[in-house]
Amino acid sequence: MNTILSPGQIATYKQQGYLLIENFLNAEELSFWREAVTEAVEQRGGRKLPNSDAKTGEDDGINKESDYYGKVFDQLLNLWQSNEKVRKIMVDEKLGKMATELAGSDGIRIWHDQALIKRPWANPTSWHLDTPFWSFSERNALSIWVALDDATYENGCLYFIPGSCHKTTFQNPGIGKNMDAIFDVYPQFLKAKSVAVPMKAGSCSFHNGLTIHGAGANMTNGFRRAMTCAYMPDGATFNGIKNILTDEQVSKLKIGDLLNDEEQNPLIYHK
Ligand SMILES: O=C(O)CCC(=O)C(=O)O
Repeated sequence: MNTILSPGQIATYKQQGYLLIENFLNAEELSFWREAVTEAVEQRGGRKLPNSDAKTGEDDGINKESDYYGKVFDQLLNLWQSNEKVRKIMVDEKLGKMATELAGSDGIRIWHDQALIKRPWANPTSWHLDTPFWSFSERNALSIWVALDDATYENGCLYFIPGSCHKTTFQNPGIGKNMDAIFDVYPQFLKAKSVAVPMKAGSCSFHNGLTIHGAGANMTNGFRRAMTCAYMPDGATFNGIKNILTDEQVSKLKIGDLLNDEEQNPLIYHK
């Protein structure tokens, strides 16, 4: 893995709120990631999470409009908890070091991983923010998005609004059917220029969870598979949002409690 970040890359990320890293995985690593994710997804039998029966494509109480959202992508979370190969990939401290450096934090925990699989003819991913969905409110939380297939203009590559992370808040317009719903909340970006980030399989991008981003429709008869991981800076505390936590986990948490359960949110790197 091409995991060494230059000061220039870190500076670009901090300014733009996203960073493309080409040729992140070599051919052998890409083949292992694909094998791991394929196996993990098959083992799930359509269940979104290891600890719930909610199926991908069904209403999960987090993303509404399941009729539409179910055809944006198949979304399978926390595969690291149910598959040993994905676990090996996700707990790699080299990934943690990259995320820590980009976040500018002392350490980083996994919030959740997710496979995002756009099937042939899938709907676009509407412009949205990530962090307002999560159970902590940290402006430097971020995600890695690794292309397992070439991500192209035709099959649903990512798009970002550069620098938007400096002005957005934790107000959440969600990810609905309307591509432009985010601009009702953030009208200052209505005229902003977006940037498409097509990438070859094995390349990756990082983005701040408060950077406005989305993805195109899949206008092809092939799959656009991505493996992603959302990272929580070490020291983050519970904000009262359930997100992917179970009812039992939430019942044990008070607002302000440290999110430091190693079983749920392992610390994968600390300075
Ligand atoms: O893969 C997609 O279509 C969207 C990805 C995304 O929004 C994310 O990784 O935060």
